[in-house]
Amino acid sequence: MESVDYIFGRIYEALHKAERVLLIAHRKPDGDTLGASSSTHRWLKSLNKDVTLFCQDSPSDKHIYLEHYGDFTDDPGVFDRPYDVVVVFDSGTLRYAGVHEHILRLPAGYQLINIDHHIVNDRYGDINFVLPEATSTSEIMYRFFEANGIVIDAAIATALLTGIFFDTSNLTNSATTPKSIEISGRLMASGARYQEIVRHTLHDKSVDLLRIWGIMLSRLRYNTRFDIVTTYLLNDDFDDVSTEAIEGASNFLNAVTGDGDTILTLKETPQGMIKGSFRSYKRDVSKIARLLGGGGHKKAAGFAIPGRIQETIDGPVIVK
Ligand SMILES: [Mn+2]
Repeated sequence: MESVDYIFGRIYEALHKAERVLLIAHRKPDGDTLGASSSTHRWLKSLNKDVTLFCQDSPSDKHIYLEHYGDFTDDPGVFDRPYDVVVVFDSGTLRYAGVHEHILRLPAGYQLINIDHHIVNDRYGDINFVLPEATSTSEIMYRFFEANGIVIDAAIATALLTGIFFDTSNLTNSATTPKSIEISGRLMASGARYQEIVRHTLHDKSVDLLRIWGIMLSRLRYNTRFDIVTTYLLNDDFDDVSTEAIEGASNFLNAVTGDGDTILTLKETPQGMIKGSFRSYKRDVSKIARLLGGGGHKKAAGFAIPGRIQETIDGPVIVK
């Protein structure tokens, strides 16, 4: 395999020579794909390149503090224009990025660069830089900027730190490495607006959402036999809460609960389904989720089954 420095050199050369560049963040964008793509956007803009920043879905407004938040476009028409280089960030496949169909329309003659940290990656690029040892694609971009002597200003530092924090759950999850903590420190020293990241991505829960979390907290049960903590939400508990918000509750419970290896959150849907979300420290919950027709990662997985939740004196039970 080619060395990191060699591939970094090839990417640097391709981007430096390019006049028109298309940068792609994956659909349903998270902090990492946004941080990696918007920092690259800022660097290329400083070189007076013609840069387009595309994402199939508009970034959520919690990322409004990112310097280039307003530069993202979801207009598929940008794929009808010619580019010298196209870069896809944080995506194992073009389908995951949400551009597998758009990309077929691109006028020929571009070089496709794939920058990612997921172990499973299709290597769909002309240049592939896949580094699973990195916590995040933003960490890879930090290493890239550093290796090429690119100045990391406060805006770039803020974007990259956003990505590292997102993928490591603020340097707390099991993916966190000494290197990611070291890089985070350097990004703060480069002027990353740490408090703004915390304010917008961590201290950002509305009172309405926290009330729902309150309901979930009041229903927590610890089953010592299976070493699992459970809670649930009924349709009647809320009017309009996004699944994303409930996922956030699972992550929150996982981050603060000291009892139990595994946390299971159940939520009724208006369509008569029950959505389950597992988080664990050690147990491989993807196996359990798969038994229930779902899937996911070892430590974060989910499923959906038909039914509803009935409250009984002995606790909640699932009925058809
Ligand atoms: Mn990532």
